[in-house]
Amino acid sequence: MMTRFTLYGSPDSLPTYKVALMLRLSGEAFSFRYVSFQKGMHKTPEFLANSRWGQVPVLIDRECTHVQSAAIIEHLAEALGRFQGSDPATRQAVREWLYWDVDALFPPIFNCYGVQLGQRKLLPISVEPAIADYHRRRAEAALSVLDSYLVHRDYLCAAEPTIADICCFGDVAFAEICEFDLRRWPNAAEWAERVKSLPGFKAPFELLAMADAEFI
Ligand SMILES: N[C@@H](CCC(=O)N[C@@H](CS)C(=O)NCC(=O)O)C(=O)O
Repeated sequence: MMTRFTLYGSPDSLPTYKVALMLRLSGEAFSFRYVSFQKGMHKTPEFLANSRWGQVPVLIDRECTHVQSAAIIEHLAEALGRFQGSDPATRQAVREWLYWDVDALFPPIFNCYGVQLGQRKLLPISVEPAIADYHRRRAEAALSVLDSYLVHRDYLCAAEPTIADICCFGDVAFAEICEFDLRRWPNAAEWAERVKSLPGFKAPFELLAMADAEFI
């Protein structure tokens, strides 16, 4: 089936999951193309022609190429009219949360997941315990920020979910995979359950199964 959207990425990539979740929650079908880091596919001239920083995710929307998960998701929100926030003040708050996510929540959880992939021998890295511990403490601090903000709030920026929730949730889902027990952050845990109950929701490896991946 021809679809408007083609997503290049990896099931192990947090930002790839965020884009896939946005498409899924918006009810949009998409083709998924697996980019294998182990095979160096992200360094090939063909891939670099679409991805100026050699990173996933990349989204092709008809003829246009988009990179950087937050920018891709903002594009989708506008193009599809979904999860944008209903007024300028909400949209500004959404933008602030997107930058906070990229700045404070994503990096330590991404690093914790890298540590885990190294331990599982899926990445050729071995991280010093003190450094691994540093990433975990930074992730805990960011989860605490999220938790405090969500006291008395159902979603981050409005009464209904926005792309800020989708982006931050994408990282929190991987924090759970890294064995952070969300019960330590009960407001964030309840919020995560709310996101998980949205129509169309799928967890990371249900949404982008390796088995379904096709190569470029
Ligand atoms: N800020 C970027 C981060 C993308 C990113 O870190 N992608 C990783 C995989 S999760 C990647 O492609 N790494 C390969 C590389 O940088 O060489 C986004 O949100 O899209």
